[in-house]
Amino acid sequence: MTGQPRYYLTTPIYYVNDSPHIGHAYTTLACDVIARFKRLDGFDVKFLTGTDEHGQKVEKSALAAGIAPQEFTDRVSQNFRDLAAFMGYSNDDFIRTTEPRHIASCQALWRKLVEKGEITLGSYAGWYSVRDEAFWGEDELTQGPNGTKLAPTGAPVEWVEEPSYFFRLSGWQQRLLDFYEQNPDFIAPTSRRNEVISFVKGGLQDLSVSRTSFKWGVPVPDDPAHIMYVWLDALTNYITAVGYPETSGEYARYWPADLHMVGKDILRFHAVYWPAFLMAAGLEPPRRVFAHGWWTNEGQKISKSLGNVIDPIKLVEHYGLDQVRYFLLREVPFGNDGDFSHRAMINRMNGELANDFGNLAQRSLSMINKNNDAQVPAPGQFSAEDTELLAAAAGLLPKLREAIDRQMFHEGLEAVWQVVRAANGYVDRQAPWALKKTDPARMRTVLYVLADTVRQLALLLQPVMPGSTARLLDQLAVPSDRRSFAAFDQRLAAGTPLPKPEGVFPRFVETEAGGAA
Ligand code: ME8
Repeated sequence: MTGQPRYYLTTPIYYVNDSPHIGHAYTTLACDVIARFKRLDGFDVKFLTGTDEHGQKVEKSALAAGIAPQEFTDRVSQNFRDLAAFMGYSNDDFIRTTEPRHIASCQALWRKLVEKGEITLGSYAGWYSVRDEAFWGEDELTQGPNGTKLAPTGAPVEWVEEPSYFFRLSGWQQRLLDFYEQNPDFIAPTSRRNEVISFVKGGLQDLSVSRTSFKWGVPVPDDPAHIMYVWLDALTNYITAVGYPETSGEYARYWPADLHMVGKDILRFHAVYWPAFLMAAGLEPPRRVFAHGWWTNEGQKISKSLGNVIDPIKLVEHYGLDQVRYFLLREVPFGNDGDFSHRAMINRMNGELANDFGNLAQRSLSMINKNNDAQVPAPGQFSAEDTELLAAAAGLLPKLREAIDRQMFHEGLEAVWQVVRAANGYVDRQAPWALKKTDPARMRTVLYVLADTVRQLALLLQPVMPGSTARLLDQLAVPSDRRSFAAFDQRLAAGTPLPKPEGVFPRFVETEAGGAA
């Protein structure tokens, strides 16, 4: 299938110092929806996620847990794999930075950078934050309690003075600016792009890329007293997974990546350091980096110390998987910060899923079941209103393609819901229940239009709500080979027997204790 278009997308690889929470689930969910959409749209997709297992932060957490780093990382990495399975993520690979394939890849990239004269030995004296795994300039720090200093992220910093290899980042300032200018879609959203550009315009200093004060990481080739800076190690995962240092095979097929999805906290690493490393090594930079916003919980920053971390597994057990998937991508314009609240979750679940879409599907299918011998009705001539509704549904596919390519999930879902609402208005106006006696042929046409509209909506919503839409498509007897977007235009065949319909979007009924009934 050489002619098939390809699409390679990645999540950040998550630190294994912590259990997965809603923020991690969110980033991977966004990628999962894109991956599923692209597969349905005929692309050869590679969707990568994984865990970032080296560095001082992970080493410290292992120490605190009283176990060896490798054993600790095995355990916590498994939690991220379990979450991926639980959330129904369709990732094609799960990379761990402690794997031999990755260590080989990091060392090969390092050698390439040395060979090109981009890495040289020096010594570092400056501020480092273990929590951020980042170096900070004196001018970026603020005063903390008891004479301590804090990074702009609020994390404590410590003074570090040690021999270190440096990457010649200062030499890349103009080439990065040129690259951003020539590739206006490289960083999104635009506000973030502007921040990165002004950061780079402010001047770039050479970057310390090795440490000698701890051991948990990838040894620098030919100088094992040095451990590679965890961000150089981590970013390299994106090319390891396509076979680097081998540049034929998967690398040739999938690199450059079409999309690195990240949170806004780690944009600088992906949009400044990473393209500089790659260009310096003579490799192509990725095509796009999207930095999404940050979730808070009922108005508060999510943090372990506040004890308000949202466990995605509990959330799903409470509200349902597809409901949570829908909510996370619908509630907040993608790219903005968002607040999680139970009230908002219930409103979306009951208002848009149960009432709007669930009712539309349920009442259309029940009327067919009752009034048309449980078979897809045979339509007559379409009226202007019929054609208008069917055309509105058909027009969603190009709209969603465009929204997905810009990572504007909320816009795509809003467009779908406009058609859902139009279809509900259509049912009310056409009143097929009243046509049963007066004009049964017209009733059959109306029910057909409704059934085929629901089919189109369900097909398009598969990436966001795979389980519920599969059940809906089963109830419409859409065969599995007609569920890709290539079959989007193939209308339901009149006379097809349909199974008994069952609601797929339950209402959330609150008990007095606040739980689900
Ligand atoms: O930064 N809201 O890993 P990490 C939204 N290992 N997204 C959130 C979030 C929140 N409250 N909290 C976390 C690292 N995230 C590095 C990455 S990549 C080569 C190395 C998500 O475990 C968001 O995607 O700290 C953020 O960028 C990521 O988790 C940080 O995960």
